[in-house]
Amino acid sequence: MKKYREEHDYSTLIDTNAELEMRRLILIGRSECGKTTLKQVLRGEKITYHKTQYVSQYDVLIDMPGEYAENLDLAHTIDLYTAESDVVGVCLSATEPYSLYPPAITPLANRDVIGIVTKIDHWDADPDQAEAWLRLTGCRRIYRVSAYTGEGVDDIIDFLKIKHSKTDVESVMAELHQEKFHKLSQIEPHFLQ
Ligand SMILES: Nc1nc2c(ncn2[C@@H]2O[C@H](COP(=O)(O)OP(=O)(O)O)[C@@H](O)[C@H]2O)c(=O)[nH]1
Ligand SMILES: [Mg+2]
Repeated sequence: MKKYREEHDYSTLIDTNAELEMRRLILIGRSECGKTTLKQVLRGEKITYHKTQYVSQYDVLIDMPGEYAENLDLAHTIDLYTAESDVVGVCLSATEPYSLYPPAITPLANRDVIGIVTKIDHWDADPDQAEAWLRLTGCRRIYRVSAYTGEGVDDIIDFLKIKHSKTDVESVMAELHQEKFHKLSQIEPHFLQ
């Protein structure tokens, strides 16, 4: 499996142009489940241990400290950050003896939700169990990954590259204006100066 990693140069997978087209992934999951390490691999960074102290926003990724998924008073903030992303990655390590997530919660997110089983290379890994728990949570699309070997990482990148149609803010505002005032919106001339 180590060979797999050596054969793939992840730093070239995310090029600057593709970055603009990629959807933004937010990583949610218990502390130590491997979110930050996966973030480092997805961004082609060197793997070093770093305790995530705060919500860290990057170009195509948002990495949250596990405490946000673990404590109810912080969990309320997750929806704010999912609003800033396009895809919600619900992470669960293949080594977990239990799942933090209640059943059938994914419909609460109005973003694409994917389940990510992490650490599949671990000697104690049970990816089938982790996947079953993620499916119970409501994840229909599951990726099994190892940040150490790189297995499965490019599948996530491919999924993030799938283009989706976005409605631009201006046309939504114009529609709302039309509905409310029965005429096209006009920008006041002094705004254009
Ligand atoms: N075996 C294995 N260990 C991993 C993997 N990803 C992360 N780890 C280890 O798990 C620990 C927690 O990782 P980290 O990314 O900081 O977790 P986070 O708290 O979810 O951000 C670290 O010691 C990592 O080296 C993986 O794919 N395989
Ligand atoms: Mg972290």
